[in-house]
Amino acid sequence: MKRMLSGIKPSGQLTLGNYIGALKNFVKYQDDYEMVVFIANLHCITVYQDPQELKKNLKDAVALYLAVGLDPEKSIIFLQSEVLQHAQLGFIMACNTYLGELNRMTQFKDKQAKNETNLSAGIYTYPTLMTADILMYDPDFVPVGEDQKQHVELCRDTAQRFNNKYGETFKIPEPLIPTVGARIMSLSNPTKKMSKSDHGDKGCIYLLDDLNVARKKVMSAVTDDLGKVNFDTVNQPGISNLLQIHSSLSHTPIKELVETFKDSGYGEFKKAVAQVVVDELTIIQERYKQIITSNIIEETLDNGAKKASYLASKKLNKVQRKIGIEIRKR
Ligand code: ATP
Ligand code: LTN
Repeated sequence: MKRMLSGIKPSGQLTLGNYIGALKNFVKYQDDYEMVVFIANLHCITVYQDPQELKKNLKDAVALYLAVGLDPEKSIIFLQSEVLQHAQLGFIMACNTYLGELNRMTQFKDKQAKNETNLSAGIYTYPTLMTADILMYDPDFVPVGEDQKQHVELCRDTAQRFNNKYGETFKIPEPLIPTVGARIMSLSNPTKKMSKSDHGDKGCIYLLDDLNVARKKVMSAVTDDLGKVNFDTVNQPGISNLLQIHSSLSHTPIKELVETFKDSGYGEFKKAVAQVVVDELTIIQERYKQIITSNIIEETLDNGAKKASYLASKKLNKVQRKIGIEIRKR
């Protein structure tokens, strides 16, 4: 069975963008692939996090993984920091990555361009830890949203270079970007990605939003004055975004939705989108409430860390032997 690996970085509450672009697909894949999914809590702290808030977000993220349908019997689910080999392989990968490559990463460049002060060294070396996260488990595919494609490509380059230098060690993974929903945009600014870091923004729907709040956010989504429901990301980014959201959640092709709503006003169309969103959130939130009060989270993380650590220690030993830092047989 082919293996798939992905991580999510809950530096805030998980959003509808995370769900459509990532989580929902993981659930679909777990029947046909061996899924390895983890909470990238080390990646979270590349930007300061309030410790209490971070703890809540991490726990909610695990609960939401389970609530959306990830099954710990089928998938390995774990917390990145509980598998110590990630940080160690991260350092080794940093030693096999050039400064020039990191300088080209748009996620870092964007932060720098915004003149954010006190950018950490961790945010700069972020892609090298991500490279380690991936290569540790030899996945065939890495499903991510559009924004992470560049990091997966860097991971492939690093793996290839490592294999050339030290002999075949890592499988070269393929990024897997969903065709619909890879980039859900902000409802208040549809030219910008819906992002969980935009606290208190009306443009971002959180999976744990009050249902009425979520409905209102959709109803007040920014559109245009063309007055026709059409899929045109350049001239009608707001309407196109709503079409993508509806299509991903209702599993209806965009073409069909355009046909259905071709004579509707924007108000009517938004109402339909809001209903689809609320229906999905209702199911997720009901399951979440049961999970968060049970001990399923503890059990899941214990088992996940055990399984992941077994694979990770085998891989790290192999890497360390290849590069010559191991001098004892273990
Ligand atoms: P931030 O919002 O702080 O920039 P993020 O949501 O991109 O962070 P993660 O939580 O690690 O960071 O993202 C998890 C996965 O969800 C990634 O594969 C990412 O590409 C995907 N994702 C995040 N936002 C969206 C979005 N708006 N549309 C589609 N996929 C998304
Ligand atoms: N950087 C990713 C989260 C992440 C990840 C990974 C995704 C960390 N390690 C390994 C895929 C594979 C993000 O910000 N979404």
